[in-house]
Amino acid sequence: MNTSVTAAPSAGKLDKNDFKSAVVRHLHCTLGTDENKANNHAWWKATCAAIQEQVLEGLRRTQKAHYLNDTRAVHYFSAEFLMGRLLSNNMQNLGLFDVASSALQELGVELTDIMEEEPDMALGNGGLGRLAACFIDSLATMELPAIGYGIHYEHGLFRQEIKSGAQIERPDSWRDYGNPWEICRPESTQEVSLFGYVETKYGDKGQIQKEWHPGSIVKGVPWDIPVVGYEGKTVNVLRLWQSEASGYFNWDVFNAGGYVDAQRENVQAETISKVLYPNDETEAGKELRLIQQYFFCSCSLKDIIRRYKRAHGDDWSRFADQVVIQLNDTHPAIAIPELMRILVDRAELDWDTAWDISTKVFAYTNHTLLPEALEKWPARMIEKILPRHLEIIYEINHRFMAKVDQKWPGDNAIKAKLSIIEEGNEKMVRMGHLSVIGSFAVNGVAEIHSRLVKKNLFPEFDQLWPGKLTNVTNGITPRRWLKACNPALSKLIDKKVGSDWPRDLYKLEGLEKHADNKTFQKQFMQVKLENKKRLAEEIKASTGIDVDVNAIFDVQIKRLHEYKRQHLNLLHIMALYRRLLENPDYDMHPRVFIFGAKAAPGYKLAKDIIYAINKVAERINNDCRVNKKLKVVFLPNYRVSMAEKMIPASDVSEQISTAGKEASGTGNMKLALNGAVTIGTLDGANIEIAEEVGDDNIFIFGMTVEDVDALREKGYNPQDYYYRDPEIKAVLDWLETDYFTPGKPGALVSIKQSLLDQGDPFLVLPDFRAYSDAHEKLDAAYRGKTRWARMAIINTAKMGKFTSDRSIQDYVDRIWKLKPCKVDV
Ligand code: BZD
Repeated sequence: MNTSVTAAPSAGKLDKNDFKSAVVRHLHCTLGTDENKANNHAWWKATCAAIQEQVLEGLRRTQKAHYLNDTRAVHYFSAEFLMGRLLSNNMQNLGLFDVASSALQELGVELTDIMEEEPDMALGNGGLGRLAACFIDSLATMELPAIGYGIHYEHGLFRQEIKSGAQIERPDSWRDYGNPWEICRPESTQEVSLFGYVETKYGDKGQIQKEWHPGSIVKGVPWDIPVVGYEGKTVNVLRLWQSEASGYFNWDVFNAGGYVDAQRENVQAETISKVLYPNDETEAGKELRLIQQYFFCSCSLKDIIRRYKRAHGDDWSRFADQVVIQLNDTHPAIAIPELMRILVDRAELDWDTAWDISTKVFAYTNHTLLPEALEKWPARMIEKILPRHLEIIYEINHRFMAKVDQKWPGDNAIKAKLSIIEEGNEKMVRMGHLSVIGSFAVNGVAEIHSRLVKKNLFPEFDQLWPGKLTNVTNGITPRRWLKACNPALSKLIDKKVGSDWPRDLYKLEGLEKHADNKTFQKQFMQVKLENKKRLAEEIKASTGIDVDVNAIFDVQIKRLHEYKRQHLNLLHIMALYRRLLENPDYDMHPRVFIFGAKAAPGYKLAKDIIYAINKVAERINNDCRVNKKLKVVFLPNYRVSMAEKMIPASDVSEQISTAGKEASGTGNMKLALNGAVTIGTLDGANIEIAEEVGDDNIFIFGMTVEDVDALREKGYNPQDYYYRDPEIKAVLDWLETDYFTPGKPGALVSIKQSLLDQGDPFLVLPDFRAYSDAHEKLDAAYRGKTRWARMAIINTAKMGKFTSDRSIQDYVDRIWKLKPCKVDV
């Protein structure tokens, strides 16, 4: 049969008129409206549909090329993908932004307006989820065969409203009006078993066989989101699983009583992918979360195996040559016993063969050292939900303990420390241990973090398997985080270093030689000013606050957590306020402190800090004695699309975590790339940023990891700092009054209490003075206009290392061993 029908014109060849007709055709034929009736939402949808035609053509070509070449691929397992908006990104990557913009203009529509119609895909909490999104962008750009696997949450991270200063959580409904990018693939539905019991049987050779009789089965329906590489050649897929009731319910197991109960089970099946857990850096410990994790891992593994079998049948010997699975933290660690179950119980491989395959497939990325974030599941809970998996975990552990005994004969303390099972009142399964034992590579996300993973978190594992624990420093995609979000700066950069930099970010080094050029400095700072004007309008529109665009825009944007120390920033703002009240001539350049942060709904102190920021802001912004020099803004509902507006407009990047606590940070990279100067501690990737930009172009302050250890060793008493530093005392005492909360004295006292009575766990007070001094230096530097312009330019120029393409190349060379696959266009 001749199937050579004409496909859609390829993106590069599409001109303005083609694009205009595509958009109008979709208005008419997809949306059932026309040019006169269409509102911005309809224009947005029609534009997405026109772009999606190009995307799907690339997807088809890519899938064909990968199939024909039988490529080895990486499978990025992540409970979170924080994708943000896709229209602008897809247009940029297809090289269609300018075509689309002028086409729409001729249709009387402003592209930037309709882009605002797109809801963010906020299927993640913060850095970990956004990292996954940057990585799949780089994988497609670098023409690497890759699939992202995750959960198709009905509700992503909550929408934050601020009412009388306090955070209120509202449901995020990103798909209420449909998502133009996703494709449902019901033909690839998988079934996932849960609950039930394990039967022990004996095979014909007398060997023990296990059969899991599940109590219920749910369906996983895949939704594919195409991931367009820069310049549009490779289009990979992000496959997200949605849970549905399967109708299967094992009446014997549950011995339940009829139709109503069965319906209740169906409702439960659908709750699995209902909502993203909004906790970052705390372990949820909830049954539903474990079910979510298992659900998407099981669907994804079955999907991978189905694809493998299509090419290789039942020959498992090449599985590990074709498949590598990267575990984004321990959230997908249950995939390890799941693969073992499939290989041993289903494929009937012997344990050693199965383990050999499995440990060549998995690699694990650690994102945190915080004890409260390390996942542990009660063994009883796993037994109830996944009885066979608990047995397999015990078997993995049993064999591992024998290995430990060989290395440290008779050392029970080491055994207890390394065991996957934590003994105690309640037996717990340590998912970090399982991940290290079940993977061939383990990485931290910045040099210092990886060093601490080896030294403090898993030292014995490092001795057992030298070289297994390693570092891959995080990165960010420059396509979204400079080219798309900061078009004016991008064009200026193009003129100086050519237009290759989005693929080869080291090209930005070419800016260095212009750093002292007065004309270039002026142009660079003019772009910044225009970006600040746009952000000022946004601030006015969403908070009613007027800000001076000539003030320093000092920005702290990240999840709210004590270790990130937004309250250190706040105490410093209060100190500045006091200084201005005491001395109206206090010498400082006008400053606007801008925050964006969501607090986990159950994290009381984090919510108190948001409330305090808003209350202090209200008082300062309305105090005409100081508000020419000092303003404070809390922008509600911080998310990817808001970051894209704030980052290009920032002068100063606040990266002030307690040393040793922030694994890497990636906002630090995005801000520096856009010419913001960092004030930060020697923590996470700040250290590597400082190495790149040099000490003159960053404001480093505060304790190092060694200082922190030494202080704790000596015994830290916050009272010492309180009584020794009158300014610290004054601002902490201020929190107890009703100065910021008229009529409500004590409304902000929990912050003082945590710092003074509860031991200041993240050492805010010991770093306060150094932080304040660093700000004074920063203020002076800003006032030396050419000095600041030079610093800002150098920051952009030196960010080459932090492209996620470099991170991915590191993974490819040292862990995944992947080859690119060319896709013909
Ligand atoms: O991961 C973050 C770290 O805190 C950052 O330092 C690092 O840069 C990024 C990327 O490596 N961790 C998270 O974002 N973690 C979570 O969001 C999370 C989510 C659910 C449960 C636990 C943690």
